[in-house]
Amino acid sequence: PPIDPMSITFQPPTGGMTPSGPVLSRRMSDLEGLFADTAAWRAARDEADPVVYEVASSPVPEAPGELPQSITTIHPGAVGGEFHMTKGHQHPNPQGEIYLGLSGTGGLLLFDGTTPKWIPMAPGVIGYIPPGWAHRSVNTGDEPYRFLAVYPGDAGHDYGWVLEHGMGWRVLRGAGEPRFAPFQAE
Ligand code: PAN
Ligand code: ZN
Repeated sequence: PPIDPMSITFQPPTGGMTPSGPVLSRRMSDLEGLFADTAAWRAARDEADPVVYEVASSPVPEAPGELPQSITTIHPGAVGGEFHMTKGHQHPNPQGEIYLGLSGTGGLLLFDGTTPKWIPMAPGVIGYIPPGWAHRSVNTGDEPYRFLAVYPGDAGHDYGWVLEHGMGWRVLRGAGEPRFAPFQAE
């Protein structure tokens, strides 16, 4: 059933939404197979299993024609020098998506299966993801990186594609600027 017009209030201290839909927590243990340094990932998982990122979803349903939103907060850190990041996914029903940087610094890594692209993200930056581009977010700073996402309700989320193809690059801690290394299947 269609839902009524509504306003949603962003909660800057927590990255939450009021009213809210589901809130997801991704811990280190949920991110198996993502980081190149498997030993460093296992050590982080076994030691404290920290929350790497959280996703608060709006109450707007994932249904055709709707535009659900989410706010993602990626906590700062790295695993074997590789910055904290989201799993990354493709939209199986290819459609565009809009990101807006809210706080902290990071980037949007995009991959169409051939060419990786990097969009630096900061508060006020709108990142556009065209249809057909897999996307992953990376925190390249030392404070939480937070952004709003708006996506078509029937886009779907395919996580297997990224596990199979990678994202073209790995984003590593460099001297000041992030460093990009070609993705190699482990
Ligand atoms: C975002 C992402 C969110 C978490 O809302 O879903 O940042 O990343 P993963 O879904 O890759 O774990 C989005 O792109 N939605 O389509
Ligand atoms: Zn998406």
